[in-house]
Amino acid sequence: MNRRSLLLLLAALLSGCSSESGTRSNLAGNAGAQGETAGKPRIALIMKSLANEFFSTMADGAKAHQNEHSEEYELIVNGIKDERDLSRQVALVDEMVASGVDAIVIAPADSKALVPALRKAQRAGVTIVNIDNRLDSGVLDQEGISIPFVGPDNKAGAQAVAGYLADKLATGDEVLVLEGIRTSFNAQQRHEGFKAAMEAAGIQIVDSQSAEWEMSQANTIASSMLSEHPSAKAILAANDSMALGAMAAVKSAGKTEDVLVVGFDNITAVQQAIRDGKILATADQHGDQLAVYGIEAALEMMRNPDQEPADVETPVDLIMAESLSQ
Ligand code: ALL
Repeated sequence: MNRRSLLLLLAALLSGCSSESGTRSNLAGNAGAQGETAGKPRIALIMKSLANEFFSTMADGAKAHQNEHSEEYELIVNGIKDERDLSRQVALVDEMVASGVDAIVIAPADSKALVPALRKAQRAGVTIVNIDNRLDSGVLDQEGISIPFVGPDNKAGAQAVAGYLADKLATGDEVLVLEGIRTSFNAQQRHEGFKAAMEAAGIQIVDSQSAEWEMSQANTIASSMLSEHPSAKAILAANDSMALGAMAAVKSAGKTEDVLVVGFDNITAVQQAIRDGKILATADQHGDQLAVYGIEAALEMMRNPDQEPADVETPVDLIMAESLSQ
């Protein structure tokens, strides 16, 4: 047995490794002791719906990063089945804390509801990084905590996509909007971006409803919107799953030539639809790297626990047929 294994064994014996308090004492944020006794930090990635390709891509990117940095940390990957399953995501945070992880990198399914569980985790000594969907700053202040955000400027991304769409439309045209879950900050920001671009171009949003990020809901809602607003010229969807649902609705309404669709995420199914001319544009928020940026931020915070962690703005790019053919 080498010296390191011996130290690990001793540490386990001394801390009574199965008890919760023993686990927690490993989480006390004492980087020196952690390096010496507890081995590599364990980072839990907690995502949203794994049915959405955006998150399976995110998971793959994180796993690839961990493979290349297997000496530096261990990774535990989690997600929920349903976009709206907030209580499951809250339970995942609690489970990860109880299992003794050192850090949680989370894409919260709701900007407010996750904050109390994350506050508890942080108080237990777990390093927390918020990725993808920003937690509500008012609730964070209320709970007296600060958690760094690593993610894109969603308003700017949505504005770029909608601006590109506006160039294909005429002043006075009517369009429809499919929003994400309204209690999510990124859904609100994308909505703001769509509105700003449409307003600037003098285009009217005649209906805007939430399809809760989901393809089938988007399909149903888009179908009824299209029959209620037969002169609508486009559907702006706040993510690609909903853009695919809208695309199918446009097809069944026989309006493929008349109604343009845009999305947000750049998932592979949408890339194909863009190449086929069925979807006009999307935004690439580099889902494969998003968790990686968060993991790197968490590692940095664990290395320098005394330093105030800063937010990190990650890239978001407009994708259309031309960019895909390059
Ligand atoms: C957001 C992501 C994606 C995704 C959506 C669905 O937080 O940024 O756009 O499609 O969640 O959960």
